[in-house]
Amino acid sequence: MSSKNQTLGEFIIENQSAFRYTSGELSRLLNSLRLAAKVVNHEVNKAGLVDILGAAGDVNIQGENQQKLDVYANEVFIKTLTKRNIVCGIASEEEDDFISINSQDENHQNKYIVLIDPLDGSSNIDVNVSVGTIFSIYRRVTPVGTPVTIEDFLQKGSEQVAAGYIVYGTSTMLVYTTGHGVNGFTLNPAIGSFYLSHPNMTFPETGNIYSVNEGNYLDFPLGIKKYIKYCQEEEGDRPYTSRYIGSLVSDFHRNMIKGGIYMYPKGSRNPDGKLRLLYECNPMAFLAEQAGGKSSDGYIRTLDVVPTSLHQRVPFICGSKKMVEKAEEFMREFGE
Ligand code: AHM
Ligand code: MG
Repeated sequence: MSSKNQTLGEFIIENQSAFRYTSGELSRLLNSLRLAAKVVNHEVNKAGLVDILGAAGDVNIQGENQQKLDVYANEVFIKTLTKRNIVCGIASEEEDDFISINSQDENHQNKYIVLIDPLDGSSNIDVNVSVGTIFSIYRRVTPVGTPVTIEDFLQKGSEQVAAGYIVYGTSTMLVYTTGHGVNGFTLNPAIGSFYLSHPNMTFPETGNIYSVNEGNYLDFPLGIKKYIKYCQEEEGDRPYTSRYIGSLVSDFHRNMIKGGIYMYPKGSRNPDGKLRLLYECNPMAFLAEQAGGKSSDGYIRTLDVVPTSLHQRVPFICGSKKMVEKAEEFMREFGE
């Protein structure tokens, strides 16, 4: 029975039997992410003190090197997952290539790989605006006990076993799905535990918020330009209101709670869109669908896109079902 007193750790164990594969391995993996999230949260919350504690590149009072937060977050997540021997491979926005773990060890039986954007929206850190971590989990497709290959990482989003994000906002939340709905947990910083604060999160079927970087308007496909004009028209429940933080996790989180649509279309500056399919769009698309929302590139369901490279970019339209359907209608009618 889920209740608001339930911690994330308890929830993971209690819901273990609902996972597609029930060996406890996924529970351990989720618990490692939970731990790393707390470590990164601690550091993110100190970000404003960087001038006092020492800027990036300096050595702090304990003799430790100060690092940029995105580099730091990358290290924390990778070290946590590697040292606890919990996955067989990791790919990160911060790493050119994937990392194979214990690839020489035949006894290494780990089945899962993780794709991660350790600190998304990092341009917001210096100005005290929310940032996030995004993660995506798959079962490997190559045999257990052998080194992972690129094939393990280039799986369609529909194959995800779990996905989630951590939003370092006014409070810190971890939101995730294992394919049985979406649940959100808020960190109580005094105790250091995440508590179930948002059970069964769902996107309102429609909403009145559109989130897009309108500075790129002239560069957008005609379908998106027309859809933005539709959002601004005075008719029925419109005009909609525009909200754009520039931090995917925060924009998504707000839209899921209030009802809205997030768009990062392609343009001449970003011919394939800006956001990365494997560790930004797919996990968000999985969460969106699990929460009753929708996600596509304007034509194709995000989770059906066949990945061709680790850092591939795709156009991304994601949010309340009816709003995404309307934007797709405009793309079909007016296209590029
Ligand atoms: P990043 O991975 O370099 O942080 O970029 C991803 C971020 C998203 O969080 C955000 O929605 C988008 O980039 C904002 O881009 P822009 O500043 O072009 O609007
Ligand atoms: Mg990113």
